[in-house]
Amino acid sequence: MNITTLTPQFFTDQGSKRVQIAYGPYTVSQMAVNNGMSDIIERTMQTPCQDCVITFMQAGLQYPNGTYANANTSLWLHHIVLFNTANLDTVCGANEPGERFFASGNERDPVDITLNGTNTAGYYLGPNDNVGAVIELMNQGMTEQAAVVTITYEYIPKLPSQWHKVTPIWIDIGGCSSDEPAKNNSVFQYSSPTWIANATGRVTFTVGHLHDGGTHLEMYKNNDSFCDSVAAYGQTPGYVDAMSNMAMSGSMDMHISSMTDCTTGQVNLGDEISITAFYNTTEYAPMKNNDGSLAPIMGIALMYLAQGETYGGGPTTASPTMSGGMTMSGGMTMSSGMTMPVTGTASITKVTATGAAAAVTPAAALIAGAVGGMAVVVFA
Ligand SMILES: [Cu+2]
Repeated sequence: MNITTLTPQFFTDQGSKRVQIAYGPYTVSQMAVNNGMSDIIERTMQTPCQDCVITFMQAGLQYPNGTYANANTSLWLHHIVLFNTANLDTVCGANEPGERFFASGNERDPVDITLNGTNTAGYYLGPNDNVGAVIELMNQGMTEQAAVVTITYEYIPKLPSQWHKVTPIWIDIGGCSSDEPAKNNSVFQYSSPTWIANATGRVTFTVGHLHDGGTHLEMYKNNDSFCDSVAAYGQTPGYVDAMSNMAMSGSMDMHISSMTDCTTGQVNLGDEISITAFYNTTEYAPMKNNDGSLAPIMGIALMYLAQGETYGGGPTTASPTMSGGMTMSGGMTMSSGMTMPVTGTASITKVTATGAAAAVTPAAALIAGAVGGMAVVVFA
């Protein structure tokens, strides 16, 4: 049995449910193999529900017997990303296998879209939507280990009237890839390309992701900071290396154990959204590969926009033409001056003159043709 029933926390009047699904077990090869990294691609993940609204998600890592796995047991949930292949990713379009709607690094921060039950918004999963996953697990031990990835979901088994779907917005210092080179013993920062908003909504929740060495992640709208997600290190024993690892590295290493959330903001059409990831590898040691070289770093903000909650709570004013796109001119890894047309997702609605909402269908073939030749999906 890989589904555990839990007690829902919010919106029980709407019939909410809470479950934990266990995925795997996966075999994670020992540290001498590929720097201990094992990559898994799941084309179809078991979902908690269909035609439903997901209000909360949190990843975890454990051994097949249910015991907790973390850095102190030499096993990392390096990352997991869930994507919905029924929708295009709003920021990166067909460069991604689907709409990226959940991500977690080893810090395993909860994604609480309803913010303790104060937002009537969530991620809508359609009746026939398919969810895939990219998973990377890391083993810093000398022997192979088996691990189970868990995701706790809270959901409402329908789309309640008056509720709003959220559009997930993934902003990345790598543009539409995710890895950047680290630097030793220094203070440095990376900024993302600017995303010209082609989706609108009130920000219900934003979760940040950095690698060890990171101190904070700032988000900017039209050059003004509106969110600062701050990293905390070693808050629980799981995030402090065990004695065996200490002996090897010669120091007491601590790892990122949480990032603060941002729960306010508004994105309107044409807004210029970007992030900057701040690192200080003098203060916090960065991760190293087996040969002593530095592992790549990341800076990501995943923001959830409640559709239809714009301009003081009036009806949605999403683009009738969906003409926005991500300008990659500031990108670290993309060729300069490249513009990626993005035509929005199936879940974005537009409002006609009479105020009735109509679904916009993504023109997947068009987009695939327009952005051919770019990297598909890179997470680490
Ligand atoms: Cu990462």
